[in-house]
Amino acid sequence: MRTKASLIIILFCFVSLKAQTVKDSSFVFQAEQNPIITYKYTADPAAFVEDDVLWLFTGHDYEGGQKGYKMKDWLVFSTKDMKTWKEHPVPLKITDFKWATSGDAYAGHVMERNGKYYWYISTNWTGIGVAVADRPEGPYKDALGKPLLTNEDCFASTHSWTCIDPAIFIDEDDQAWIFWGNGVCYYAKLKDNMIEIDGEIKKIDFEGFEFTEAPWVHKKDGMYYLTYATGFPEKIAYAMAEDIEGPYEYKGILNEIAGNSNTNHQAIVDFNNDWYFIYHNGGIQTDGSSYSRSVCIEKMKYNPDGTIRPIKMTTKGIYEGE
Ligand code: FUB
Repeated sequence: MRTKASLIIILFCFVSLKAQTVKDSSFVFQAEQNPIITYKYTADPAAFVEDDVLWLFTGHDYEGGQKGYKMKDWLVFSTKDMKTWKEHPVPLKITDFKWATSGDAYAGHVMERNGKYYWYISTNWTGIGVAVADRPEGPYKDALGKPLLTNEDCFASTHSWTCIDPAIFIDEDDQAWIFWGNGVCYYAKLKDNMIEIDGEIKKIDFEGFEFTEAPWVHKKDGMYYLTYATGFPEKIAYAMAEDIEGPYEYKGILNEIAGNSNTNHQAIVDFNNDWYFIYHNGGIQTDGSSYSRSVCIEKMKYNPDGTIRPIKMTTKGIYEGE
């Protein structure tokens, strides 16, 4: 009897210690200006809102002074007011995808469906994978043990880094779509299970479409918006359509070249009745660069006709007036 009681006490201590460790490895900070995170380098933002929480998922650049992308894991942050942020323990690493021999943790996108969270990631030249978790903060596990998409699916491309930058959109009819690509913007339907492509892979094309990478699809008042990186160094452009498959109409540049960074990679999200444009620049002084990037946030406003007003990148960002 005494042995059983001691065992229960030991077990209880072990569980509390574990909970404490998990709790302690979260980190709470206040954002006051752009970049919003200054204690590490963050890139390629993706975000969604669940209940009253905005979840921000990012890539993770190595420290300043790099000569190329060095990214080995992905990060997750949450906030209820855009001021106090919590960084959760590292939820996903490139080594969690055994098949990803490139070792590169490129841009990703997380989407909730039926109480599960799916993290679509790119790996530079070894394809796009998908990991699944029971909570937005993870931990995430490779859902397939192989890529969801590879260069072979990118039928109109020949370069090795074409199969990157997945972006997911679930429409009002519950159909999930995946957009991705570098140089060519591909798209396909996802099956309900979110881990299989459903049907044909197609590509987007329209007049004035110069697509570099980083597609992002959102919908407002019945219109589909496709934002994407154009040129190099990149600006973010956008196009609008009445149907998710187009035809899309080019609407112009939304964000100019982001300070000190060749890439700009946007996420767009509606939170507490405000639209936010989340992107990265190389703005951390003095070591920020194209390879040591930092996430920034600005408000995004629409014109009465549904077009979007160009983003103004500022140091104070959404913290103007505080
Ligand atoms: O972070 C690596 C790559 O740079 C991403 O996949 C692109 O979108 C660009 O931001």
